[in-house]
Amino acid sequence: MYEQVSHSLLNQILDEIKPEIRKRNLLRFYTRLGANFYAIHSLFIHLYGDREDFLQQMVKLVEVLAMRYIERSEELEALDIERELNHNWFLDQKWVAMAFYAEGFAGDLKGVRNKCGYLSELGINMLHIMPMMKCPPGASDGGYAISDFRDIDERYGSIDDLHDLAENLRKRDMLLTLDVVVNHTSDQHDWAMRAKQGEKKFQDFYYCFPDRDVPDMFEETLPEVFPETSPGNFVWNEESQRWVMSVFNDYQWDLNYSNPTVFIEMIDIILFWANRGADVIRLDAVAFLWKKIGTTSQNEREAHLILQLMKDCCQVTAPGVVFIAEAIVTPTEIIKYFGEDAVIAKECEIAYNATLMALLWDSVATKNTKLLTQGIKNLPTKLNRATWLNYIRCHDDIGLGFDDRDIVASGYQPATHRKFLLDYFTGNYDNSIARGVPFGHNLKTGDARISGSLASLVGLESALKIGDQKMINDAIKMITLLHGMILSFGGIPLLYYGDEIGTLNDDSYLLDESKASDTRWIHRPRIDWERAELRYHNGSVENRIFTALQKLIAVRKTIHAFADFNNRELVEVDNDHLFVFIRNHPEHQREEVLVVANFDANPQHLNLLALRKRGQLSFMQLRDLVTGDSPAIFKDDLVVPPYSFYWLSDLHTSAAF
Ligand code: OTU
Repeated sequence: MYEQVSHSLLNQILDEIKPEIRKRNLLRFYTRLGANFYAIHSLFIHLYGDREDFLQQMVKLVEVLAMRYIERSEELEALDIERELNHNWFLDQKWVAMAFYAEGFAGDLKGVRNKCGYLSELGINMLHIMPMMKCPPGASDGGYAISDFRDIDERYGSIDDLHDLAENLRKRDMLLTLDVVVNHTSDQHDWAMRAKQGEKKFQDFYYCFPDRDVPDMFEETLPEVFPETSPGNFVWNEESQRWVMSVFNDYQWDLNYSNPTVFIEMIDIILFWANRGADVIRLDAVAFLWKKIGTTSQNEREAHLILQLMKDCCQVTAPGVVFIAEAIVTPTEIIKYFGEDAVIAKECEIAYNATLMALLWDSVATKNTKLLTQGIKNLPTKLNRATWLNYIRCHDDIGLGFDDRDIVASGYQPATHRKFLLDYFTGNYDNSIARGVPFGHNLKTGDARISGSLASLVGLESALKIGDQKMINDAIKMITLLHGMILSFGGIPLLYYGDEIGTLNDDSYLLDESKASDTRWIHRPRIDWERAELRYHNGSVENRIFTALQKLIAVRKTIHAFADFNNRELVEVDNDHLFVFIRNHPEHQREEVLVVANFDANPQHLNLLALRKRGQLSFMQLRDLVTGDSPAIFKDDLVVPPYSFYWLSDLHTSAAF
């Protein structure tokens, strides 16, 4: 948009910009800056317009964008241009992701490079390497307490190792996802150290207060994220005689985004990693970016404006890079991280689908799909150029973040139902086969979340312990079923390392003092590569899970209707154990896919005739795209075996793909 005030400001900035930038030929940079400047200026003025140094800050921001553009390699710029042309590139069904710790998965970054073959074998082509920037020794919240944002921790390797890995991935057409922890730093970060020494400039990077007045006001409405290990949201720093806001662990100090210097530093850091080869950047804990007394300081409007500004800036310098919003909040709030009132994502192109994740776990425990269907029915429609990251497990706990109204509509009472789920997954309910452990138990509110590996949560651990073949089979089926859902739902499926070979809970964290109080470590394994070899042993648990997922991933990649163009239609059926939806093909109706999943221990029936009568199904004879089978029973009355699912398509059309 052309707007005179911002345009004349842009001219003024270009006059004031450092001579070394002015002299360069930055044609592409200037066209993008011109296109985005109105938005950048409006957002920047909204957030920081009342400051006397507004103009200097604006110049500084543009300089950072330009410097990082100059630094961007030709190869990455070529990718930018390619992705600008094919701007829906990340919505394709070909992408399948996995998240892992460099250390737990492969020792270090060199190790990760050596394991690319393993990932390709499974079909993974998008890697999310958990944070590996410099952290203090001891507790660092699994890498989320960073002491130097521009360096790799020597435990995992070096910037050169990352460079080699990124180059290797590009050759393999694999994507690299890196974390940028935007909300906080370690209390050992240089900024924090200088704040401790009393430097005002750096105290302004955080929320520092000489007494309890303001902290107490905040505490009235701030919830606690880690109530057991880090109660309260402020920590006393003896050296500077200040209370410092630390919403997460005591050693994670919240950055103050009402200070434009913090914003400019952080966009510089984001672009730094973009230039080191990140295709996707995961922005951690984005819901927390703006703090306001009298609120929970989550999902504030300004947090969204900051993300929009980050996106607009990134588009100027590195338009090929997409963002993932990590906002594990209620369904109606999550959707806003794509950016509101637009067609294309204005904030983050990708967001964690915590809603689907929690709903799937509900179906595992209840063996019915009442809440799952209800929750998905109310999942708000997202923008067109935006997609979900669909996952079953990740490195964090499972929060039961359902909408209470959906719980009620499914016939349960919210508090009792949540208590049931917690008891079920922690093995405290009747003869529950799940082997999870509680996380974040809050004695004041009674809330708790769940830790545990996928395999242990679905009963594989207890089944193996007693050597019960039927239970083992059921657990494997459940693991496959859950993956079948995230691979077909619409969005990028995100697998979690170790799940592909049925990795069980790992108690060894209890021996490490810096981890023992955080149960999430029970599901952050070190891969046993000898066990992983068992994937080649026919009939082993590892083999059965690995080959099943390998097959599903390969099939997903061939199904055009699985690309994400908001082309999912939920089908409500009169069987409470089935979860049914249709994935439409944007152009060819005959290539649509009917997904039917049975979460129950008994076979379940689906009346296809009724679907046809209601006009929800157009084909007569179906074929399962995974097995290729098309038995006679696929005609009118579909029988779905226990813990199983089908990806069904028209028999005649599907023969071609
Ligand atoms: C994120 O987590 C990370 O994924 C966690 O591993 C970190 O501990 C945390 O940030 C701090 O860096 O902020 O928006 O319930 O789900 O803390 C959600 C725990 C987050 C996590 C929550 C989450």
